[in-house]
Amino acid sequence: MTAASGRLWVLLPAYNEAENLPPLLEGLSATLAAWPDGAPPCRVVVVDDGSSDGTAAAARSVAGLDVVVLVHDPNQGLGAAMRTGITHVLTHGADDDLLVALDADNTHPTELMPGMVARARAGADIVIASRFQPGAEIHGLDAQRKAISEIASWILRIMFPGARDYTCGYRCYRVALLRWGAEHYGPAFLNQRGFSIMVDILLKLRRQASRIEEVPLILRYDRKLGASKMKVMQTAVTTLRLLGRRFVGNPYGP
Ligand SMILES: Nc1nc2c(ncn2[C@@H]2O[C@H](COP(=O)(O)OP(=O)(O)OP(=O)(O)O)[C@@H](O)[C@H]2O)c(=O)[nH]1
Ligand SMILES: [Mg+2]
Repeated sequence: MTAASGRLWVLLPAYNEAENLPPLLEGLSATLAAWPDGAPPCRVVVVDDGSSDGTAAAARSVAGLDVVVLVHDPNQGLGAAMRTGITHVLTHGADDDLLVALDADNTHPTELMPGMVARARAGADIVIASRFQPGAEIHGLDAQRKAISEIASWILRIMFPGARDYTCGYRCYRVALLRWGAEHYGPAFLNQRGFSIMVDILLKLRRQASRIEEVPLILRYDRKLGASKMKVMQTAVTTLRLLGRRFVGNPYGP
């Protein structure tokens, strides 16, 4: 793929992120404007997952960006939002396009995108913004959440070698690889409704992805406005149950 070819799709699953989306989208505009050697054509896909705070309007509030808003009503969970967004990109995108997904709460700096895209263009199938690479920084996350992430990372690394950060949603994927996933697994590809989808996408794609690379994440939790909506215990239990099922070898199961 040459620097000029291929669209960049930016996927933002968003549940009550009206406060966080405008600064994030302004950051994205600035990142595109400063992109080394010129930005690729970029379309932003915001999946408003049944928000009640004006998230959809906030997604359209920043001028100069090509934004599509897809609305779930009612709320269906992060996994369902990712499925809607990825399905949209597979329908409208080309195989040499890239998809960068990130949280819509303005904790994932858009400045990392050019480096992630450059790695994908140099041959990586998936590029993960990782909290567990030298140079990663975590700003503003409490000690308990940090410890849970660290334990999850070690469990996953031991069970499934190949990546260090299986749970961070900030990733760049080749659209061709996502298409392989949709064709190979059928409706089971994106069948996790909640946060466990992040682990599951990697577990399913790593069979086909020969190069999974990681760049150090700068996590700006200090920039997030509003309280955390993630249910830590529920996510941990669902993810552990999923790992058990995947570990005994049923990648197609629910
Ligand atoms: N919590 C939650 N987030 C959702 C849902 N649907 C989509 N999202 C989005 O999924 C992304 C990740 O959710 P976050 O709540 O930031 O999850 P997290 O980063 O693990 O945890 P916190 O930042 O502490 O809340 C965000 O962009 C959310 O807006 C949902 O049903 N619940
Ligand atoms: Mg977050």
